[in-house]
Amino acid sequence: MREDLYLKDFLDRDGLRRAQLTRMRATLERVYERVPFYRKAFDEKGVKPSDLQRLEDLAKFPFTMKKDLRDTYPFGLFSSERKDVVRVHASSGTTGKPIVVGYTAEDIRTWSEVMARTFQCIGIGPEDVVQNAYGYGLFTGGLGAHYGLERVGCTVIPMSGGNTERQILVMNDFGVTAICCTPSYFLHLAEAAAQAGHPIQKTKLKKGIFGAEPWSDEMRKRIEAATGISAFDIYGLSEIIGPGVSSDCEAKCGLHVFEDHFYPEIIDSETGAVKGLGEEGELVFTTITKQAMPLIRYRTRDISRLDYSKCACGRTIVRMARVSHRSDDMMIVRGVNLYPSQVEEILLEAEGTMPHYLLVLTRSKELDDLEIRVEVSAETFSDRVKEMEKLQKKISERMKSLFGLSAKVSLVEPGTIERSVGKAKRVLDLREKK
Ligand code: DLL
Repeated sequence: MREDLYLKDFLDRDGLRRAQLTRMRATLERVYERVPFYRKAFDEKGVKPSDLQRLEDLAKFPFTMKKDLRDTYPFGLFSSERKDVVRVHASSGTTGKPIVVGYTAEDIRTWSEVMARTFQCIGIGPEDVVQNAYGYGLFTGGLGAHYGLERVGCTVIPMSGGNTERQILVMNDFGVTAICCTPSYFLHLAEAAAQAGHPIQKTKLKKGIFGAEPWSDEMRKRIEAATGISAFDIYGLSEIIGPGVSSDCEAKCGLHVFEDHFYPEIIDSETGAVKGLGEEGELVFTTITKQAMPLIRYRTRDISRLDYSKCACGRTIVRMARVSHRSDDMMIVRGVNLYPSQVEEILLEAEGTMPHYLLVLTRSKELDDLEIRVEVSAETFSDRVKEMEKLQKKISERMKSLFGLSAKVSLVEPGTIERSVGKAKRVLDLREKK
């Protein structure tokens, strides 16, 4: 049973671009008329919605930043009357007030559509029993996935996050075939399940639908090898809709962006200029069908690339490279720019390590120190001191040769690094406190 919406991923690109232009123009008009923030921003830049003649003209319009959502907290960017807003979500944010986002009934339909297309990309259907372990509540993950799962007709178990023991029980007893959660939580769950005598391999679980945080290809390989499931990457952000902005398909060669709703651009983070085809840079999205809170050129801080070639699966919609890091996750250690994902790749390439790590930054005598704490398997963490030393040396040599950085590598016992229920915390920066 496939709804017509499935076909939306296979449109001819000329027709798609025409639809994008019409929708984009309507969105620019809508925000210019209804949202004082945008009227002011457009006026200051000297642009009018009618200046959009071609899709490329979008580059003339101003960006929207996370700060703009904070400054207009809570409902200042809404373009629908409050009575038409049927739901709000919020992202917690690390500092200060949350970002609040709103949806009309039509937006909720759009969201369930893009999530249904996500699950179709991954091959989830009525035969599946899906454990949805993304958090339900203000976080967009739980409810976002829930509506899409119902729409593709599978049996959905609305578990929400946490309560690992119960997750394991349900997974076994209900014959779960697919799970939605963060990759880091799945690692925790798999470990706990094995300890409880129910290794994932012995369950019916076939697919993991992972997102909400950066994870590397090495991490995917580790998860698949350790549990026998197929791991898919799904991407999204509250400001744009929640999950449902893009998704891996079964070819796993980039995430399909549902660009009939979200128009992507790649820009240079420093200059704001739009980058050339296929170049890496910051992802920027313009929502072109949202009603309650459309955003124009929203700067995600996520780093990616776009690929407009047709995918092996036949989909014609653009693919984005997996987001392995955010520009604001960048650590500057002794002047060297470094992302947690780059360290993750080095750690997981080495044999004997576990996918649980923490990067600790401190400062002594005006110099930064980086400590890499990584768990090693029980076999490695033995009294075979030589092997431990070899592994330590291998990791620190890779860090030195790739980044010119001397890092302290601490191999720690399995289970000693704090596990996350939602998004993992990979960096502990103790330098700011000085
Ligand atoms: O994390 C929405 C979501 C829920 C996506 C469930 C996928 C699955 P926020 O809490 O607003 O929304 O966080 C958005 O998380 O800008 C990225 O930095 C990061 N992120 C989300 N998905 C991925 C992914 C949800 N697949 C922020 N890979 C985004 C890397 C991701 N980073």
